[in-house]
Amino acid sequence: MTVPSSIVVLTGAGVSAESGLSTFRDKDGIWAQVDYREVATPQGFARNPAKVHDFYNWRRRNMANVHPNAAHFALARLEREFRGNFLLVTQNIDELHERAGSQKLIHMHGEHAKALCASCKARRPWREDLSIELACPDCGAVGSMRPDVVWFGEMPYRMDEIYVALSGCNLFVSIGTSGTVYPAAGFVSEARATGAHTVELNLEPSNGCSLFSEARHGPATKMVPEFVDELLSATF
Ligand code: BV8
Repeated sequence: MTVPSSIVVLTGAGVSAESGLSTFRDKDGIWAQVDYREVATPQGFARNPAKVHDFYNWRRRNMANVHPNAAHFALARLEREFRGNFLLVTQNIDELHERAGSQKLIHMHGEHAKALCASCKARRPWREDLSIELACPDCGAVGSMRPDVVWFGEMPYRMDEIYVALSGCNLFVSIGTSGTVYPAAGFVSEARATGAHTVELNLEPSNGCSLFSEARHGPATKMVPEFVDELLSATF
């Protein structure tokens, strides 16, 4: 691998698995317990908002019991010590990357720690439960507060910035994602198109594994620190 000058990293639920957060599509994952159409689509929210609030309130409360792991800390170190351009794009709505020290970070699928008013579109930090009884602090509408997350069929956040970063990177690293959900699952192809070296670090081969120049399989808390050590020693 040549010494990179610009790195884009994409993470998914697998990077938080060893912190104790469930992934989505592993055998005991979230989508094995609840139908995504009922809790992760605008139609599901319109049909039964209380069920969606219960789903996200349960996951948000669980954030109090989990902590960043060695993979999160290794990525924050890479951002600090790498002297080129760096961007971390996460599909995760947990805040473990921030708590490990990552700053150049985009939550393309939104965040647990924010709420959005479906009526006036105001968004704000939010750590308590959401409910249909709540009035929007900005416009006063009752029942329009929702988690500030991107559901299926909704446009992920800051896509322009992400595509600009992908078009300029010469190293793309995908960590802990099954490569199932688009447009994130298409980022490797965007990076390849600009000639970037592409690496998958995942517990097992993802759906898009064959698209990567290089794939290393194992737990993120082992693979990511090792990869970051290698990268930083090669770039000095
Ligand atoms: C959109 C909400 C229009 C937040 C989620 C083509 C182009 C564009 C869109 C589509 C397309 N084809 C289909 C679509 C529609 C759809 C889609 O992709 N459907 C799929 C199912 C086919 N996409 C959308 O609707 C998206 N919006 O398209 O807008 C548009 C069009 C073009 C360009 C821009 C916009 C919106 C998608 C967002 C949906 N929101 N959740 C929340 O509740 O958290 S989805 C959910 O999946 C989460 O966000 C999650 O982050 C995401 C991806 O899942 P993963 O993170 O990969 O998790 P998963 O469990 O699948 O895999 C975990 C991996 O980790 C596994 O591989 C496992 O082996 C590994 N692992 C486990 N343990 C470890 C580990 N690895 C390392 N170490 C370990 N210890």
